[in-house]
Amino acid sequence: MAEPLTPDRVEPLLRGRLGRPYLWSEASPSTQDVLRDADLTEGAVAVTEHQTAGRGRVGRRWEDAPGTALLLSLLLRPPDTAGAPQLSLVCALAVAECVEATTGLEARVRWPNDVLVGGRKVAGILLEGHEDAVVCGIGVNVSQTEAALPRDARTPAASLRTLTGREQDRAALLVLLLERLESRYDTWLAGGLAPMLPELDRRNVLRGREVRVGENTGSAGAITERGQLTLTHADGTTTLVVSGEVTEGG
Ligand code: BT5
Repeated sequence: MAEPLTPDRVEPLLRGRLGRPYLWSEASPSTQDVLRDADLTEGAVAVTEHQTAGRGRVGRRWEDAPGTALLLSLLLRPPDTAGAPQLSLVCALAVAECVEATTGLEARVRWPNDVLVGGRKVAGILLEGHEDAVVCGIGVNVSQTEAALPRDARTPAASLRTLTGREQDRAALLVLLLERLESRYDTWLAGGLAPMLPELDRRNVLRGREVRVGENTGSAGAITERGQLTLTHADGTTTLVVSGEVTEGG
């Protein structure tokens, strides 16, 4: 197993306000549940080496092999939780930026919560709300070998190691991710998604593809400043989709 992300390794590297307090465990059912304590302040981060009940959206599972992934949850307390679902895209951009900086490979975002490289899913994001808090769960596949990745995933999975053939330093990646998350969260607090739309557009893997989201089918277009996905139907009309499961191929 790679060196664990213990506080003595990670805390000295932290530069910003995210990651304080830093709550690490060797194993946990889900890092999402570590942050339920109402007294925790914004910026609290829970990290574990292994989740025994890691979760994705709508009751799905998030798999890991112990000591090979980044498994973290970040507690945010935005002043207005109405726009909180947009934080999924804010986190996805931060993850994509880190993955790209670390691997040199283009990382793209699949609305609303996946990060893909070459069509393979390297990271997923799960937002959960508790009263005035938003818990942003982020799973990044880092050092898994091909055999350690889930085989039956909805989208083929990859890790930074399977993509590059190199081991990555998880502590450095975690610290970089927290820095990028902080910078983008601050941008979002000041001006919403608008300043990030050009980058979202560039990284939007669905753009131009035929997709189905719930009842709606159409050609996926831009992501709006409210975080919606634009769908253009066969008759030329458009729908702005707020949330939902995307199936490609219509
Ligand atoms: C997600 O859900 O992609 C959100 C994943 C969030 C995980 C983090 S880890 C830290 C925090 N604590 C938690 O308990 N969760 C968060 P969704 O879009 O529903 O994708 C789930 C689907 O991705 C599964 O049904 C599988 O098909 C696939 N999958 C599972 N594990 C995977 C992995 N390690 N890599 C790629 N795909 C995976």
